[in-house]
Amino acid sequence: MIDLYSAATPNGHKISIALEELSLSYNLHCIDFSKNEQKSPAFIAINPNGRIPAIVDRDNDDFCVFESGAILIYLAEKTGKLLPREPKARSRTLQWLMFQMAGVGPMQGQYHHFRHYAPIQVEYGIRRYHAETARLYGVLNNQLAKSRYLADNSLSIADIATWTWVNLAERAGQDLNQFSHLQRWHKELASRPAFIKGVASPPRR
Ligand SMILES: N[C@@H](CCC(=O)N[C@@H](CS)C(=O)NCC(=O)O)C(=O)O
Repeated sequence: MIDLYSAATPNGHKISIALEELSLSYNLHCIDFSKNEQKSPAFIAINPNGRIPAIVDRDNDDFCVFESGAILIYLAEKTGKLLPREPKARSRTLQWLMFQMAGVGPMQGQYHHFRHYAPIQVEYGIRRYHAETARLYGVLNNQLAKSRYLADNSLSIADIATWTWVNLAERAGQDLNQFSHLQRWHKELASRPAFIKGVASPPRR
């Protein structure tokens, strides 16, 4: 059994979707940001960075994993699914996973912050992160013009990591009609039972 510490955010939903895709049983512990539970000593013992998501694998000596990309790799390696073994295919999957972790997530996350949460509207920040998110969506779109999924033609942890962010495209001021291949991919994954269940675990308010 896996304990998942999460909230209704794109980084949190990556892990619930992966657990559903992998048919792994898990207990969901919702972390309440309004109570700053992610900074409690009990949670810091699991994730020293004080952020969700994090997991504890009860079937592996209570092993703790933080950082959504590292959790996805851990779960893929635990099950032998969603991350190819063949070195080149594995590298391609990790390249797109890192592209999400270092690019799409942080840039779109900054846009969300400047546009929706900042106490003052800083035009420069809003424009910069909007443009950078659009540029990264263009890179994804070009890749998806060539292959069904991000890394080759089978679903991987790179698709799961990226989908939860693209799923919030509208909130990021992006129009998926401008990115037809990305839109095709987003729609296909949105209809998978594991994505439907995972993105509602916990549900967005
Ligand atoms: N790079 C980290 C980012 C984690 C992250 O930023 N989590 C946010 C929610 S999506 C969070 O816990 N925010 C609460 C806080 O910063 O206190 C990952 O991918 O796991």
